[in-house]
Amino acid sequence: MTATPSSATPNSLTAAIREVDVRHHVHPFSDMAALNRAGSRVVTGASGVRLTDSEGAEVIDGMSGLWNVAVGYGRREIADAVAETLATLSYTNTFFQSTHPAAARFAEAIAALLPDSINRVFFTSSGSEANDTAFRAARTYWDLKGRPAKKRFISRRNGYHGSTVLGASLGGMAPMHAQSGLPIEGISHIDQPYWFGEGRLLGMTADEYGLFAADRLAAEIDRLGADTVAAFIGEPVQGAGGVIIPPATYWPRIAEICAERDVLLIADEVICGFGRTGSQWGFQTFGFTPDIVTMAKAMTSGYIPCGGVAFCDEVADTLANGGEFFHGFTASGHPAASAAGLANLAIMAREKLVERVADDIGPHLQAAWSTLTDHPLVGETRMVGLIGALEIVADEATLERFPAEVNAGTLCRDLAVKNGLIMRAVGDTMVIAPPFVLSHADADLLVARARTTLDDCQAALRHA
Ligand code: PXG
Repeated sequence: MTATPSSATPNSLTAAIREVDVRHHVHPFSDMAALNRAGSRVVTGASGVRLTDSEGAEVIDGMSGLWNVAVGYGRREIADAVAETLATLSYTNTFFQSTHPAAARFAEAIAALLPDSINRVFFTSSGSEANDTAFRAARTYWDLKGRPAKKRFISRRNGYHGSTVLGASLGGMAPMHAQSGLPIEGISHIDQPYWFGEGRLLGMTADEYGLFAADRLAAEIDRLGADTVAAFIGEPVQGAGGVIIPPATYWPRIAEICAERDVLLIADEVICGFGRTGSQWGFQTFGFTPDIVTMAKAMTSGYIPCGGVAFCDEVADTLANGGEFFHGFTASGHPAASAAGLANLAIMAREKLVERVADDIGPHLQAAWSTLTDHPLVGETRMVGLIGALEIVADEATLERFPAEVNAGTLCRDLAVKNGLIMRAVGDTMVIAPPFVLSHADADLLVARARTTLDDCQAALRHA
């Protein structure tokens, strides 16, 4: 973008950037041929909860970037902390008996947010790397405990744990598996606790389905033999899978099953961590304590890439006393990421943003969002903290879906952008996860734009 002359008019900027983008830039999770035909939206600035594009259009970012920009865009305080750190110590590694102030303090700050039993943090640069670290640490833990047969992992269908070979394998996304011969060996997937999409169709109440879905874990561990299972990993709320908020009965039962069978419980807090569900961690909202916690995203609110893994004392002590753990990344504990994270957590604490999600903007948006239930296209709305979804249905009475080829979700997403709102479509589930600094007025505007979008979507579907 910097190569574009500053005198360019918005339209020539758009054209110039699109042209080089098409020629040289391979985008993640994109149908490149379709993207190149349509051309990308060129985002040029962001402030608070809004993004601006090269055409001057302003949209409310209902997705906090990719679920990560918790404190909102354009925080000078974070930019200054990063700049100062880079000027003082642009890089040092945290291998080979060295550390630096920002990484040590950032680990301390994260440990202070975790339960008493979890005190140590390993740094990565992404959620995928965090899950890779957790996987290798869990296997190494069982080796050190003299139980090397405990190698298997269990996760859920439609769970998301990243896009590396391991992340995609742990994840339960069938299209990702199909593309590169995944999952790798030693991973099995159980069904998800998706009441609207699955449990409801079995005629169960949500709470009954929560226990039923959790008991699938017991059955799978018993089928494999607990002596072969290292860990179960799950997102407290599945984000990329469509904001699947589990019934209240689900997680306590999962924790019980893992404890009874000596299986490590890993909470993938990449989306839920740092306040998204109204508690510091998703596991606190859903009533369980994991052995290992993976994190990223809101850890730095996306200002600098960062991820991490926190280990309970039993796992951390075993690893610490087990000789060298042959694992680490060049950027583990990078000074800039640590400085961004510290400044980000300082803002969250000072502005009481997690409390705000729990007691103020969370309940406000939840109430406004739930009013969309009366729209003929909406089969269900749900939200916890500031992470929510609505289900688009063809028939409000029977809750029947549109045929897949209608692509109602994609249509709705594209119309939303025209109406000044970014929402994510996961199939026909529309998802939002706005920044924690969303004002009441902007929450109301977000919901008003969602309603207009649903109206537009309904009109378009009628003419389809
Ligand atoms: N775990 C969870 C729960 C995630 O949501 C990852 C791990 C991987 O993190 P990295 O930093 O390696 O991307 C994620 C990432 C989407 C979307 O469209 C979601 C994610 C990433 C990209 C897109 O919903 N989640």
